[in-house]
Amino acid sequence: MMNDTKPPQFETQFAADIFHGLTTYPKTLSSKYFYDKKGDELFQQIMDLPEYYLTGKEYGILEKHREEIAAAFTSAEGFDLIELGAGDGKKTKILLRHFVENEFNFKYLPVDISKNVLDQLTKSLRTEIPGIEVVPKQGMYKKVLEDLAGYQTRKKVILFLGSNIGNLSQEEAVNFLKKISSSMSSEDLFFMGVDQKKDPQTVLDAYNDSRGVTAAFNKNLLTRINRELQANFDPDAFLHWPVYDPEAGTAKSFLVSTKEQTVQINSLNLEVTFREWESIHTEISQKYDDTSVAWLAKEAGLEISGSFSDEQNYFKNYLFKR
Ligand code: AVJ
Repeated sequence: MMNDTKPPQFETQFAADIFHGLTTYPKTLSSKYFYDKKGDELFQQIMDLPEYYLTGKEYGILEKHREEIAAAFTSAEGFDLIELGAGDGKKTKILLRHFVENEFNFKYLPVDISKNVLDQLTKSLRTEIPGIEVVPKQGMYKKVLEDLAGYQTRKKVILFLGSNIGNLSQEEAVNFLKKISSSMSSEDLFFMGVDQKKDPQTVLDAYNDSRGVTAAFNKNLLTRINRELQANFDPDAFLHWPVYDPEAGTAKSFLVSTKEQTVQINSLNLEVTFREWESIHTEISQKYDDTSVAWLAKEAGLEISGSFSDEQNYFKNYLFKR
């Protein structure tokens, strides 16, 4: 039988996701698409902003507690250190340097979606930390985790830093942690950095910096759609609008249309109309506390076996076992 309501066929997952996000109500786009070349650069700048405390706090925690962390990671037969979303590795290098200096028997397996980022990281490690054994893996976390489930030569330590878990909804976070858990054996560890609930103004400022870098980061998604899907968004016709709900611990970012407007997305054969002040939800950055992290862990079949935080409890790194 012929089907004349056949859904449009999309070239890429990106195209399909953008189509669906802009044809549902309320409109939504996924923050995972922030990270094109320009987005990577803007995120690097965000990490150096005075308002964006997350990176500095986690850096301080790893530096201060590196001995204790190292003691938890190591084992008689050594260990494999797998980092999901390794990025520039600036924070991880604190640990890696410590491991090499103390002649630990370990291998570093950075995983990232970006080949470019991985090449740069591998190159910088070979010069900055000579002697380190690096095995880069390009791909999506999900796929790599599935592959890793079968990869077991000795103790595995999985790193997930930077509060990247915050971009996931509660349900997605549980599913993600379940995946992690099912790729772990009883001697393996999972080490995750999690931004904590705090003064709502401090959280809001982190996503609303005075120099407008975060606004540019959010709006860059529209520029990416313009380039990759032949669209004509005017980024200046949208406001960057972050909010923080202290009850849920959820920072959300929106792009808000400042006027009634129509946008053509040629590659999708789509015309999108915006009412004046209509929003596009682009990101969540969930904040947690010990209770909500314990709940997540329990749902995923993990157990918290330790944690490290800064003096203000702005940020916390948790160690989990199965
Ligand atoms: C990389 C997901 C941890 O949510 O804090 C920074 C991304 N977005 N500023 C975060 C981000 C806006 C960041 N994570």
